[in-house]
Amino acid sequence: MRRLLLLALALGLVATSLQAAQYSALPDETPAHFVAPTQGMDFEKRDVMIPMRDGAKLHTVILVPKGARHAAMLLTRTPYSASAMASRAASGSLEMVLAGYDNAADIIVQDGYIRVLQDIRGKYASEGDFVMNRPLRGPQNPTPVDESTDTWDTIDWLVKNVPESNGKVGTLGISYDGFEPLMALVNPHPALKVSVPMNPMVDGWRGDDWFHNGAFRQTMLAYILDHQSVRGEGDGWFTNDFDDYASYLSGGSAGDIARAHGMDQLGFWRKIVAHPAYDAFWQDQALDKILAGQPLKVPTMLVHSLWDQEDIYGAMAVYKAIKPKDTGNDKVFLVIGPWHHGQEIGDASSLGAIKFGSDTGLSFRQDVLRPFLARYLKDDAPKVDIAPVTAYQTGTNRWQKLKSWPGCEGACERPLYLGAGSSLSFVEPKDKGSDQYVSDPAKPVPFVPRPVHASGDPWRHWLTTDQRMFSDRTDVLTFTTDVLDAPVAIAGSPVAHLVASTSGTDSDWVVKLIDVYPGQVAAQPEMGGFQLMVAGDIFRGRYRQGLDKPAPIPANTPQEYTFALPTANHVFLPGHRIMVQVQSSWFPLYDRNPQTYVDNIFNAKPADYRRATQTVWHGPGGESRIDLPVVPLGAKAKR
Ligand code: PG9
Repeated sequence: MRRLLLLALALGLVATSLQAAQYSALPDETPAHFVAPTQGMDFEKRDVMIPMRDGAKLHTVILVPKGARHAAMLLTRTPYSASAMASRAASGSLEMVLAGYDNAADIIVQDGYIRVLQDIRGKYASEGDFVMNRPLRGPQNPTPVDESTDTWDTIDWLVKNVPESNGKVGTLGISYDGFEPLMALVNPHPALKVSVPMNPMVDGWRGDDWFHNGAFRQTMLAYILDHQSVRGEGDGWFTNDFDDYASYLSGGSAGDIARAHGMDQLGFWRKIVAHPAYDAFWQDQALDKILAGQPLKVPTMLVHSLWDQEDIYGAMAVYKAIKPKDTGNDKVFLVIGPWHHGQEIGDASSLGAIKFGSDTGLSFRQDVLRPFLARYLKDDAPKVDIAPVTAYQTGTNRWQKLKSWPGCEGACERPLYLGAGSSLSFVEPKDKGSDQYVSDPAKPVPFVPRPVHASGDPWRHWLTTDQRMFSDRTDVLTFTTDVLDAPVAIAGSPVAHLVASTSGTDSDWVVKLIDVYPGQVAAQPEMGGFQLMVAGDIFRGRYRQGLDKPAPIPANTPQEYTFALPTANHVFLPGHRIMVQVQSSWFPLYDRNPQTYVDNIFNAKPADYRRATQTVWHGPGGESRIDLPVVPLGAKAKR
């Protein structure tokens, strides 16, 4: 019996190896290395793995224009797939291949740069571990590598291995890809000649992607899930509601919503839950603070969007931090445009309902970015003058070339006082008074009209949403000036000083500065009565004594809340009115404050969410106001 079994086994093995021999005789039809012909193409594409100092290799796509010699290289490092960025269209034209998705592809290609796109460590085809906004080597990063060393190693490899290059490298990118050029400024490689961080993520707690002044931007949950659940881009987020307002409301706290999506498995989410306040975790990563301590070596052009729905804080914060060191006024440049996040690389003739009369994105790329890149990257570029600040003034709709920002250097604040009868005035009110509303976490104020879609086009334009429908709500206070008979120009960051009390023990305060258009606008009839937010932000009340010192709010006791609103460069024209709206939720973009003090709002329980009566004070002894950075208008503004 045993012999028979052995025989059967042996026969089986022979049959299997015969089969194997048969299959191995049928050759694989895919060559080990396919050599793509480049006939009919105006560029050559090289896919390489560049070794870093710790041995990890980063996937890099190098796009070399045909016939390139002594060309500079423009590098973008991304968590969003270098391959996808390099294959926008199945075309032999590099501009087509990059268009729409890449940063200023038109200028990059027309000016003959070698384009380099790289997957950052741990994303897509790159090796290594992914850490969200990987901190610099140090207390939060015990490894020998960070985004700055990875950029250094990449540049070092590029200048030695791309024979068509002139040895000069520039780095540019938007948002996460804009955080990377800032990281590259820490111990920069000598071949790095220029950096263009556009709408960069700089401080995730103060006012960029994750929090604004302590209020959590819970619609970023989907982003975190999609970027950390897999190496590429996941699709783990789901909703059972057409209206994001409904799904977030039924989900409970941001912590509950995240748990329901399995997010407690994600390292970065666990860090967010562990650090709701502005503690050392956030402060030590804030790139403006880091760069303030770095020598200024590389000419840098910071690009800021006035209606940036994602990173409205970063570029201006970095500018403030590093400009004082630019004593020669020739290393730090600033561009302020009338754009949503990243709109500067596309058509920017309008934003939502606002029209600018010309493509402001194109003029930025052609008239500012192009000469700036050429000046530092081309071997024999003429030395053109680029204004230290190029700013678009909205309202008058014109570009300004300025020596510095803001023009009045912080000495131009004019208080605009909230007053009785919903009034708003540059004249201080004589009488003390107050206004009240009830803030109900069961019916939070939406940030855009319902149904809410916190993605795609509505998301891109939301900061320019007509605020009219909110001024009618009983849980929103509205204060308005008389009709202006002279223009009021502001340039800088308005500062909200709110004196307010709550019947609860914690509260959010949202302040919106709004331009109210006249009842009729001949040039654009649909803008009649439009309420355009020119600056607005949220502040989580528990942080009023210090951003790292959360403390309960004593019930029914007036407290002072002071916080800066995002930068504006706007003229309120004659015939318009200025409005301020105050409310206590902005949902579902920001998680709801339960209005009962709990240690960590991510863990708030349904019973913690309670209605509160909010009182906003005005007049002597309780002066709520907005300090406006008022500047001279310069040229005459027309209605
Ligand atoms: N605003 C996006 C982001 C940057 C950094 C971290 C997380 C998100 C982005 O557009 O890249």
